[in-house]
Amino acid sequence: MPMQLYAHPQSPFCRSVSMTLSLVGKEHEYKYLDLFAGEQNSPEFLKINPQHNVPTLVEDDFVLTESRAIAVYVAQKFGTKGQLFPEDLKEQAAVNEKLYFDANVLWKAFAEVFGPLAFGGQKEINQDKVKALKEKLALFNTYFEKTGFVAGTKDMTVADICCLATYTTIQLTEKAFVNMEDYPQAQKWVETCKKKIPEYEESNQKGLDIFKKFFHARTGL
Ligand SMILES: N[C@@H](CCC(=O)N[C@@H](CS)C(=O)NCC(=O)O)C(=O)O
Repeated sequence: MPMQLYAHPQSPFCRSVSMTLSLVGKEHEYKYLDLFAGEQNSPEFLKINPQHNVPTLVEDDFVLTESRAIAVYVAQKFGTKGQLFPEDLKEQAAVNEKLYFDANVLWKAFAEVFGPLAFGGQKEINQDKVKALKEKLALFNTYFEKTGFVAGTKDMTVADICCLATYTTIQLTEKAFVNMEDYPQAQKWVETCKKKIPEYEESNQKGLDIFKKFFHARTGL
């Protein structure tokens, strides 16, 4: 049976896994879960993932959740030597560092601005949270000084891919909260990564377009 990825394209976490799978060329079955219809809470899916979230990767009897863990697993298992996840221990640590940064700092800062508006009924933009997001983005912008890739590696890694899914999601809210032109190194890095991901349109852009409509519908911004 082919590997299965339970996912929804709007989710940045699913998009990063899709980009990783496409880059290593791993065939898989994309199992679309309509999160807005609550399909993640069906008894069948809860048996697979009681945490009812996506992405969820199923490979025979092995089930893996958490997008960044999935991306690392996919790169290590199916990538060519060192592709997307370096072999050197210190480089691996640097990649892991930026994966944690993506989850715990960058995405978190964005979610604190966007989440209450989209899901919590909040009407006003919280400017303190916007300030915090701008600080994180300014820090992020410095990460490309060494090599042009987020973890200072010679080539693109899963840290770039996961951060790319987050950053391009922030980009689509442009002008509502932040001005992306304030982060020129990051903007340049996005274009570099896009060129390196042959299936970028299908694996990231398509979901971003859905997210954009959702964002406008929910926030009016
Ligand atoms: N930290 C997780 C976050 C996963 C997550 O929050 N997924 C959302 C979609 S963006 C989800 O499945 N929500 C449905 C639910 O929790 O019921 C990851 O990186 O995979």
